[in-house]
Amino acid sequence: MTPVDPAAPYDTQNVFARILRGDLPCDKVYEDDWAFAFNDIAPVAQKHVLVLPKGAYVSWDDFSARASDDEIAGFVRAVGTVARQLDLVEPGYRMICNIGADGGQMVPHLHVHLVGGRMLGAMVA
Ligand code: IU
Repeated sequence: MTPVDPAAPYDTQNVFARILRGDLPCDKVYEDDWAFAFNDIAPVAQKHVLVLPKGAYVSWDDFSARASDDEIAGFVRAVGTVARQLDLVEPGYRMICNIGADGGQMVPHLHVHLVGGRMLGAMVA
């Protein structure tokens, strides 16, 4: 898999688009009108969930530039709801959004990682 080119048009065949359409299976943990969340296939901690907006956005940059206020509000609220659903709030957790090639984004549909369930190390660049 090659890193995401944030300038490329949205690829409707990307793996997360196929998961959102139900064409590929996933371990779903949450869904509402704006967002969809599932357990990461290669978790880096006891809890590692990906939260995606339902709309077709390549990256955070794409989303923040093109999404409607309702989509943005719905997605941000959903991320918080998923964190609460996973009981991450009181012990604390990390929210990560990789953007583009230098940011290490591999799948070209915006997703936020929620990682927790253990004491996380210091952020490293
Ligand atoms: P990134 O932010 O694009 O680098 O992260 C992609 C994540 O998607 C990574 O943690 C993968 O383990 C995860 N993932 C997945 O959960 N299911 C898949 O089918 C694929 C990747 I491909």
